[in-house]
Amino acid sequence: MLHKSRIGYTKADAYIRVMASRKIIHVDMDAFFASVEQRDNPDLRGKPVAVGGSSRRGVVAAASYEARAFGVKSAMPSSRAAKLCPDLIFVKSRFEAYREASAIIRDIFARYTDLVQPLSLDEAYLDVTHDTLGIGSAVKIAKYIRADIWDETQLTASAGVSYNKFIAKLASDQNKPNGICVILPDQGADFVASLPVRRFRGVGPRTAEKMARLGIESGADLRTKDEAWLAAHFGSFGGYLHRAARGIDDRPVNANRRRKSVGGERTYSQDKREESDIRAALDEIIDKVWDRIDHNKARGRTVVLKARYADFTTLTRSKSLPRLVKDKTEFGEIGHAMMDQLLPAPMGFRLLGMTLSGLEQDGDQAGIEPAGNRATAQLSLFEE
Ligand code: DCP
Ligand code: MG
Repeated sequence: MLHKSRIGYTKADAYIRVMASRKIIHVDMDAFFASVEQRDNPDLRGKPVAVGGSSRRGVVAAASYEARAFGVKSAMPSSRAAKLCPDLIFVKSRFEAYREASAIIRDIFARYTDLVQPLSLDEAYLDVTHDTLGIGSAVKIAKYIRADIWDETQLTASAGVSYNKFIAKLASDQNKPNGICVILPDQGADFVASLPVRRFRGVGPRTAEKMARLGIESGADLRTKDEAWLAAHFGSFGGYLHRAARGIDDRPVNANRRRKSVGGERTYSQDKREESDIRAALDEIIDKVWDRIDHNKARGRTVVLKARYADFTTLTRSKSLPRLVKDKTEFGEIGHAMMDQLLPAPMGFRLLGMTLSGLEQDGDQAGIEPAGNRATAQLSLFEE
């Protein structure tokens, strides 16, 4: 146990008294697409399975835990996955089945609270501070939800139970698959201190590298830095890092958010293979989408890159900043950085797209979303 007085956490202490009375659950399905495939085809159970790339030239969208033991993971070229795991079984994705399972888990969440914020097909935050069913504790509610999910979908989910979204999400990952992790208010700061910084939302490989150069590997290292130092090195990201290192996150669970996103995509008559062509194509999309964003006065903190390969395997990459995306330059840089993760591509791209979303992902923070933000449907900017 750390001596708080030595580090001087008066603000954090006050926070624990005032804000830490909330009860937040983060639920995330285990190896979601791959688990649905294993459920629906008993031959796949207990075996290494990759969903997505049906051909040897494809790309992995989701990997079963048996496959992950060999190092197989999302966005990896199927050829590399097959080398890592010679017995890997490739299956095509079936979005209808994933959507159906997703609808069932959302129904289950709604039984326990009205305050549900879905983040994607397979995960959501729930605010169960008000125990409307009189169940007795948030931990019990999380257990019931995991049991309901198993009974009604024959799929497993992991859950994190804590006093804010930041920690609940970290916690749901802690005992995956099929696990639960409870972090109480007085454990939050120590839990965060024990984690590598790359587990923090918004800290991607590049930021993690920069932190490593500055001697920051863990949450504990981060906690030794004051706000001014963090602002000097990480700009406006610094404030978030300062709070995160102390386990502080006041964002509410936003139920019934309208989708607010602006984006565009383009299908190419000839697949884009060369990196220079891919980069130029992405720049064109960035220009057009940003024009649209400007026109709509849209703001957001989540940038999504969509890429469809020649074999129709479609991947999305998304990055959420702890604040709004500033300008086109930043929007473009994030898009290209996400593209870095997909290159070299095992085959050409037939479609590329970019989206800026405001509240759609784990996005909003009270007070920083401009009033003029208008909900806009995903627009197709290009037609061929
Ligand atoms: N997915 C995707 N493209 C990505 C990442 C994920 O299409 N770049 C899909 C496949 C996953 C599903 O979304 O099955 C859920 O994503 P998660 O990140 O929650 O990953 P999993 O559920 O597969 O595994 P985990 O047990 O780590 O949550
Ligand atoms: Mg998942």
